[in-house]
Formats: sequence, structure tokens, C-alpha cells
Amino acid sequence: ENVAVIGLGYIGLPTAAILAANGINVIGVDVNANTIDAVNRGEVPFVEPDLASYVAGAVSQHKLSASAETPAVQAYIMAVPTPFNPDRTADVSYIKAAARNIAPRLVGGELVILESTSPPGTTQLLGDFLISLRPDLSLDGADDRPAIHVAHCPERVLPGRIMIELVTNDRIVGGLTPEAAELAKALYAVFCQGEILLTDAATAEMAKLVENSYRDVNIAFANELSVISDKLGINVWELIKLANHHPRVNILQPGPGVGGHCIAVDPWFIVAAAPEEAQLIRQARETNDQKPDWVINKVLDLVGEETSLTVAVLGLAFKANIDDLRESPAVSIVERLSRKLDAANLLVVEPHVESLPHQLSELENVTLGELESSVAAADAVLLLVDHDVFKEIDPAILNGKHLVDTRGIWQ
Ligand code: SAJ
Repeated sequence: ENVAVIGLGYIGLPTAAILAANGINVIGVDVNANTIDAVNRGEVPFVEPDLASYVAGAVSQHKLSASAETPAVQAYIMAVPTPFNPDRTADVSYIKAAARNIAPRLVGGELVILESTSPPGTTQLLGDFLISLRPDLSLDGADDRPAIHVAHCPERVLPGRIMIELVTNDRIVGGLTPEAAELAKALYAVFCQGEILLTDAATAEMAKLVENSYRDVNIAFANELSVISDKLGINVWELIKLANHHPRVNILQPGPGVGGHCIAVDPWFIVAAAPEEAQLIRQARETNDQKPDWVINKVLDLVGEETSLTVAVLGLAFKANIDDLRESPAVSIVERLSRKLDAANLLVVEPHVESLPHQLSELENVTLGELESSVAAADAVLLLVDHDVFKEIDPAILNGKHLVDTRGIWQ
């Protein structure tokens, strides 16, 4: 069987590689020439554990190749971005662009799967769009027009554990027709050892958004507790640890805000679909988005008049032990802190990257430093990411320094 995976990013490339490792002939399609060249050399353009060996193996076995052209195949998996617009609605233009390239290749009988996280109704929109381009086809075989089978199968893998979770997680498959759902299930069963649960497309779309909103609401609760506890002089880490001894309580961890391109985005798709009703979901987003301001004010309060000081900032990634800086609250905290404390020297320590991201590289008072020397030189230490390497610091070297620990690793 031949499958095309459209979009070779954090989700598309691992999915292409795991299908290829299970004997499927996969053609990866991308608009980025560097990505295509890297994959065809058997290389991976970003860091994800175990992915590199899967891609190298699949390419050398001639099971995986990459191209700019959309081929004619039996099944298409779309894993293109669905970023959000300034008005917080979803931008589905990448889905439409992929559909425009698929449409001329269709003869009927093909499976088209949307994996991208999408607002409710997008899979139907995709199906209708394909049929508008190809009125000789149908979504259900009506009027003897050959059917193309359209389904939604949202990805739910955790960055850092993608190659494991692709195999072990349960999957939700929502078809525009029951037949489309069954066909998509058969394709995912090639590599997925979890349960594959069938539903309609809109429920599958909503399930993905709900999972990330559930996490966002729970992180907002933890973040609100940290602000309340700080005001009351209570150690929030101890508080949460104690409360979690209750058999039905499981509070998440506060932090400097919520980053990444899923949890901080997906809840807005629900808010856009039901603005009047989605009150708690909206408030949670706002609570988490306000946390970086609170952290900045905390640092400013602590240093007071002492503005020409050296601050060691530990961590830039959006969470522990990864190199991904996209939508990271740490990056925006450093950027804004450098303006507020323009007489200070900010030494940023991020062992997972080799250079500062563009938002920070132009700032005169921000430099990338090495862990031990930066902490030693610092008057204040601001911890933003709970990377394992930071947990190994000898607490003695922190003595006498102002400390803001947003992740509670030194409590
Ligand atoms: N965070 C906290 N406190 C916590 C947990 C997380 O502040 O107790 C912060 C992290 O530091 C980070 C953000 O939340 O900034 C998100 O991190 P995460 O580990 O919760 O999630 P992601 O964005 O890496 O991946 C999520 C996962 N969704 C769920 O766990 C419900 C993943 O399974 C999804 O596939 C992924 O979103 C996605 O692509 O949608």
C-alpha cells in the first residue's frame, strides 16, 4: 500500500516513519526544500528521541522518501499546521492548500485523513472542499459518483515521547461516514497497539480540543493557587503535595505560564465555537497567560532599587528536558525583563540550544551563559524550566542570592 503524509513536521514525520517501519510505502510531502532534502538523506531536521533512527532506517530500506509533489496514492494523511489568527479563530488555509494538491490526484476509493488539530466542523469542510474541486466524486457514493473516504484522526502524542506514544496511545477516529472511519482504523492498526475508537468527525475534533482544555484548566487552577499562596505566605508546592494525598485530588504543578503550540492554542478553538458558553475555558486561558506578568513583577519586587545587577535565568524551553522554544513563556519573560531591567545583565542558561532565539539575540543585555559560571556570577537566579540538569545544582551556590523558583525544584 502507498500512503502520502502531507506535512513533515513534529507529527507528520514521526507518523510517516512509523508507517514505513511497518512495511508501508510512504511518500512524505512538504513545502520546505530543506526538510525534503534532509529526509531524503535519512536525516531529521529537529530533535525527537528515537525518530532519527526510524527515519534513517526507513529511507535506507526505500520505504520512505520525501517530495514537494503530492503523489497519486490510496491514502493521504494531512499533518499540516492549524495556527490561530489574531482574532483567535483557526487558520485552516494549510488544510485547504493540501486539499487543492490532493484533489486532481483522486480517482475515487481513496482515504483522506486529517490529523491536524482542528475546530469542530473542519473535517466536513475539508470533505465539502474536495468535492467542490471534484464534483465527479462524492463523500458517500451518492448518485453513483465514486466515494472518497474522509476521516479525522487527531494526534495526541507528547513531544519527547512521540515514537513510544504513537504505538501505545489509544486513538480516536471520526469518519464523515462509518466506512471512512473503518478504513482509517485499518490504516492506524498497522502501527497502533492501543485501542482505536470510532466516532463521527465532529466528536473526534472536539475530543482532541477537550483533552488539551482539560489540562489547561487544571494548570490554571495550579497557577491560581500559586498566586494565592504567595499572597498568604504559604508554600504552594508543599500545599499541593499535601492536598494530593486525598484519594480524589490530583492537582497539577504551577509554572511560569503555559507554552507549546497545543495547550495554549486549542482551548481558543472551543471558545471561538461557543463564545458565550465557554466561560471557564476562556478564564483558564487568561489565567495561564497572565502568569508570566506575575513572574516578572515578582522579580522586579525582589530586586527593588538594585537594578544594575546580574540575573541568571535558568531555562528557555516551554517545558523540561526538550529543546523546543516555540510559544515558550520563558522566552517572553526574558524578552520583557530585559527591557524592564535595562541596566541589568541577564545570563540565560539553556543547555538544550546552541544560540539564543531571534527575539532575544538582538537584546544587548541578554547573553547565553554556561550553568555554573552564570549562577556563580549572579545576584539573582530566576528558574523558569525544571530541566533535570538544574535539579543537580549544589544548593550551597545559591546562598545569599535572590531566588525566584517558578517550578518549585528548590523547595
Ligand atoms: N505545565 C505546567 N504544569 C503542569 C503541566 C504542564 O505548567 O503540571 C506546562 C508545561 O510547562 C508547558 C505546558 O504546560 O509549558 C504544556 O506542557 P504539557 O506537557 O502539558 O503538554 P504538551 O503541550 O507538550 O503536549 C500536549 C499533550 N496533551 C495532554 O497531555 C492532554 C499531548 O498529549 C498532546 O498530543 C499535545 O499537547 C498536542 O499536540 O496537542
